[in-house]
Amino acid sequence: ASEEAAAKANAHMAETDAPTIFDKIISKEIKANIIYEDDEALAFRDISPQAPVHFLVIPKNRSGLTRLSKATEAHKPLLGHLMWVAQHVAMKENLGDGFRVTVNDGPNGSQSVYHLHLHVMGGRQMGWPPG
Ligand code: IU
Repeated sequence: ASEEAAAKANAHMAETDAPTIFDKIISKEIKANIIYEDDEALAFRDISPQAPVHFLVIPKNRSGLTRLSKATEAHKPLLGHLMWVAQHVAMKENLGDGFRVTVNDGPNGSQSVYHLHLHVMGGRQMGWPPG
């Protein structure tokens, strides 16, 4: 029974650690509407926008960050940089009146792509609480 549990755990890890479509966006194998790029991060418009402006900020090297809850001390500079990029691009997108930054983590967070990403949404009044 414990073997079965271990196999299940491994299957889950294999699934969530696999490359995602974001890797193909980073390598430009798949075209995305990229609005910012530097050595560590990429920002591109979400294919299914939930606000007039909706873009994602992702690390180019996922470095184990399938989801925010995998973060270690070593990830702190990268996490800080992603937050900086979020506001930098938000300002370029004329979101000076405000915007929302969201990270969905895991099943309860409704995460669907297991490559860490910040959602940045704006251009309308955002509601609270979110769904
Ligand atoms: P989530 O936080 O993992 O649920 O968000 C994944 C987002 O990635 C979601 O908003 C999708 O619309 C978006 N997305 C995309 O922009 N391009 C793609 O090719 C795929 C998903 I797949």
